[in-house]
Amino acid sequence: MARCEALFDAIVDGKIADAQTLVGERLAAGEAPMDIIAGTLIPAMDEVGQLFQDEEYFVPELMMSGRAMKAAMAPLRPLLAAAGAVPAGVVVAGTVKGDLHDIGKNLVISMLEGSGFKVIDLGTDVTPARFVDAIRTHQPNILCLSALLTVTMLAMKSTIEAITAAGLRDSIKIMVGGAPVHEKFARDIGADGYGVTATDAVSVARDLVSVA
Ligand code: B12
Repeated sequence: MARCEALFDAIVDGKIADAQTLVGERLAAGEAPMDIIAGTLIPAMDEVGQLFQDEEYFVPELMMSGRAMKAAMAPLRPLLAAAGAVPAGVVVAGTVKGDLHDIGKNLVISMLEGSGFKVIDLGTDVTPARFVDAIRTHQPNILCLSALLTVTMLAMKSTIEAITAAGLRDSIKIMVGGAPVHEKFARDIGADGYGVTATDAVSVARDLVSVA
């Protein structure tokens, strides 16, 4: 699983068109979608995260890299779905009500998809009622809630309450995450799983559906 340097750089530099073209070239050269994701795309986003942490990158760079990652994932998604005849599990994901941050959620989704989960992305500012509707419609194994604001963390609690009130709580596992979320909070609101990073999201999701 060799890293494609040009694709790596396209993601890190936020070059959307290049990212999509280079993914097409890797596919045409016979590279497996999962190898492209694990070998190049995820390491590139790790690098972006590091640059951000080191204050070499700021919000605009972060957003451009996030968009390049999204563009790179677009041709891979249908192939992943077709390759994994039986997905590891179905996940409904969204950023909770009042919160518009989606870079981290999108990374979590890319990682889950790269690991064989089918993910339905409800986007940002998702109300508890929309989560409830999506559970009824898609019957996921896992609900993945993201929040980046201290105030919107509380919407995780009201989302879980709405799911319980709708009689759906026993039918799914719920995992929560995002910068202000911590383990005690996750436990207190009755979530089944919690993770710090997008990589954690995969191991937590696998544990929740008991995939070895
Ligand atoms: C980018 C950004 C924005 C962008 C968002 C763009 C977008 N499309 O997402 C914009 C400019 C729109 C924005 C707006 C605002 N923002 Co803002 N934003 C940020 C910033 C700089 C980076 C967030 C980010 O993308 N990080 C990178 C990603 C990769 O990390 P991440 O999101 O944490 O996700 C990782 C993990 O948390 C985890 N994860 C995430 N979700 C989940 C879910 C599960 C289940 C699991 C397991 C893991 C997991 O995995 C990810 C990858 O490892 C942070 C500061 C910071 N240093 O974090 C402030 C920050 C989050 N924002 C903040 C604020 C206050 C705001 C505004 C209110 C500002 C304003 N006054 O208007 C608005 C709110 C808008 C709204 N209603 O949501 C504050 C929040 C303070 C707080 N604790 O409440 C922060 C911390 C800045 C600060 N220091 O004050 N913001």
